[in-house]
Amino acid sequence: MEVNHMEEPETRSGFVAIVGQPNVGKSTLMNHILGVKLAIATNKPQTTRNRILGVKNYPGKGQIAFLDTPGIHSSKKRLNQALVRIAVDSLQEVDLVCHLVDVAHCASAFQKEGDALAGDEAMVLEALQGLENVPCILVLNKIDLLKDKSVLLPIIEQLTQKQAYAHVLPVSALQGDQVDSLVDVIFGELPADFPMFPQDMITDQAERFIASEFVREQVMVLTKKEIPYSVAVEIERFEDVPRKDLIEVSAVIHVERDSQKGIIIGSKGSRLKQIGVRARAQMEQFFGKKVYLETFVRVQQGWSEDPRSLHRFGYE
Ligand SMILES: Nc1nc2c(ncn2[C@@H]2O[C@H](COP(=O)(O)OP(=O)(O)O)[C@@H](O)[C@H]2O)c(=O)[nH]1
Ligand SMILES: [Mg+2]
Repeated sequence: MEVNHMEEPETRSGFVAIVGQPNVGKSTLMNHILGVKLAIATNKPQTTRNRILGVKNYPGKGQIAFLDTPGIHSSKKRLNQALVRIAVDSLQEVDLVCHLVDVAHCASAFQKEGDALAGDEAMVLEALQGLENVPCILVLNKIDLLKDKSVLLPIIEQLTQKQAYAHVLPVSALQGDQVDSLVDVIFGELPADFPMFPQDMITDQAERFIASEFVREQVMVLTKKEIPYSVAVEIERFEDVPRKDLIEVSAVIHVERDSQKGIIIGSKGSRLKQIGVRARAQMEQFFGKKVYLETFVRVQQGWSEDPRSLHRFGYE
C-alpha cells in the first residue's frame, strides 16, 4: 500500500505589506528588493494608487510576495480616500507588515516640535493597531539623509511606545543600505511554506496596467501643482506585434479640465512628446522589447470625485 505522506516545506514564503505615509519610500524599497522597476516612484506624494504585488524568489530559501501600497494619509478627496482604503485593506491578507517611516521627516519634526510622529503617522499606527497575530517590522528609511544618527533614538522610542514591533531596522531603500538585512529579518518571520507563485512570475499586474503607470509617472514628474493628481491613464491598445518585433501601445491621459489638457500637451506638443519619449524608454526596459507608443489627452470632467470613473480607472 502506498503511504500518502505530506511533503514538509523546507522553504519559507508569505505576503509582506509595505505600508506608511505617502513618500516614505515604499515603492523604492520594493523595486530595490525586486531588482526591477515594477512600481513607479516619484518625489511627489500619492504616486502609488494601487496595491502592487511584487514577487521575489530566493532559491533554496523561499519566496516573498510584497504588496506595495498607496500612502496612508488624511484627505477629504474621494480619490485619496479610496487610495487609503486600498492600503488599509491590503493589511488583511498578509503574514507580515513593514511599516516604513521617513527618518529625515521625523527628525525635522522632532527638532521643530519635539514630536517625531510627523504628519499622519497616527493614522498609520491606527491601521496597524487593528492587526492581530501579524508581526510588524519598523523600517526607518532614508538614513542616508541623516548626518546625526542619534536622532534615530527619539524616533524609535516614540514609535515603539505606540506599536509592538517584532524588529526595528534603519535602511536606505534608495542606496540599498541594510536592505539585505531587512530581507533576512523578513524571512525569519515568515511561515514554513512552499512558494505561492510560479518562479517566473514577478507580478499579477497586467501589462496594460504597467504600461499605463509608466505614462502616469512621467506626467507626475513633468507637471506641477494639482496636475499630477488630476491625471489617470488608460491603455486603449496594447498589442504585441511579432511580425514587427515590437509592442504597439496607445495611451489616453485623462485630465479633469480643459486648461489641464493644454498644460499636458505643452507648447507645440513639447511636453506630451517628452512624456511619450520617457515612458516609452521605461516600457522598453521593462518589457525587453521595442515599443511604439501613441499618446492622447482627453478631458474627463471631475473624474477624481466621481465613483464611476474611480471604478473605471481601478481605484475603487
Ligand atoms: N534619500 C533617500 N530618498 C529616498 C529613499 N527612499 C526613497 N527615496 C525618495 O523618496 C521619494 C518617494 O519615494 P517613493 O518610493 O515614491 O515613496 P512612496 O510614496 O512611499 O512609495 C522618491 O523621490 C525617492 O527617490 C532613501 O532611502 N533615501
Ligand atoms: Mg509608492
